[in-house]
Amino acid sequence: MSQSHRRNRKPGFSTRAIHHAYDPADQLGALTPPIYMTSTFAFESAEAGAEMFKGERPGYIYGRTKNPTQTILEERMADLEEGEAGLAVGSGMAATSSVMLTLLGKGDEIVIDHTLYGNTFAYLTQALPRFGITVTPADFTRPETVSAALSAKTKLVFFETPANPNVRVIDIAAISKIAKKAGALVVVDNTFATPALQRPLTQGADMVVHSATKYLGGHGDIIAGVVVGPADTIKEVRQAGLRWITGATLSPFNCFLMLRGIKTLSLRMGRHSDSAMVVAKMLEAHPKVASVSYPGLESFPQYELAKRQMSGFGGLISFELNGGMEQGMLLMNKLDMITRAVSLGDAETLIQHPASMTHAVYGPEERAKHGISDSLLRLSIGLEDVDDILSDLDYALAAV
Ligand code: 4LM
Repeated sequence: MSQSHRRNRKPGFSTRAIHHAYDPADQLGALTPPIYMTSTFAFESAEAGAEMFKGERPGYIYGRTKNPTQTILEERMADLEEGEAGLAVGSGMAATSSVMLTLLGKGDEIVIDHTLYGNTFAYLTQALPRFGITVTPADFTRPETVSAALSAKTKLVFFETPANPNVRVIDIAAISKIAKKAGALVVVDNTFATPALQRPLTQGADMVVHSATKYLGGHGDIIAGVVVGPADTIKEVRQAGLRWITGATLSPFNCFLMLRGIKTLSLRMGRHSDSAMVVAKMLEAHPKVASVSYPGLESFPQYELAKRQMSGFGGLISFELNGGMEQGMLLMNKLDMITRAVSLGDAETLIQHPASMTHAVYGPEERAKHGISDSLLRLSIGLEDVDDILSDLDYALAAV
């Protein structure tokens, strides 16, 4: 769809999520983008192939680095995040690791927030140091601790907001300002908010990574990742990170499923956010609930920041019961429709116990230090009728 569509007005987010970077006229009128299920591409001539390898001629060479279905997805995601270029990869972990292993080397430093998805934390604190990279955790809710952690060798600053699992919110603009002064690039994991609710690149961040397994796919049927950032950096991540470091390509079929998911992203994020607000308020008022964290609650410590930084509060809630972990596990077992599963962002409401599941790779002391209590439960509010979510929780709470 052209940008000049109707009086030069830039189309809105939902319109771009449906149309950007695809014109049916280019594909025999096919309304939805075709799945180019091919691993390699024929060269018009030997010389043409050689020129493509040298980067002197555009075109497709081999599916590990580029495929036409993937290109539509990458251009669409870059547009929605308001970045220059995008890269689709095989998982959220592949997005983070492809970026880090491209941009960091022996002797470099990276400063990370305390609270991250468990395997991201393990990757950063256990894998990167093996390659001579220094990883320094800091409490990003207090930007002055980030300033103190930065050094002349800091190349990257990395955080999630809202963070997994306790939905802490980090001030993207404040951290970006501090990092920029020190010459470090800011990479934000935007999985929980998605570009429908928050666009970190417009607030000073340099790159965004996603587990597209979650809201972007939106239907719990793919494992996928996305990176968005400056065109030259994305080119580097594609040509080194994806091509010969991780090789973590996303299949054309999964690119198609993500394109399908993104068409309804804005609609779904609105519903997830509306329902989560209702559920968070119900939990907050419940006598058996000790604490609730949801960025949309006025009691949330960073409520004002969340309101300023996000256009909606998302579908993730974390909470603790009065009886601690034991009662929390019991509650999980008493639920009927709400499904006991890790992952998030699906149509189904999911519940999990971070200390024994998504964040089990943190040691107990690390969890305590990083604000992930053993009694914390994490709910990913789905798209069911909110009354059914409430009634399932109500029943299970009565039984604990
Ligand atoms: C989960 N999360 O929390 P892949 N970034 C964030 C995440 O939440 C995740 C990843 C990256 C969960 C998975 C089981 C903020 C994952 C990693 O799973 O590699 O697509 O994304 O329940």
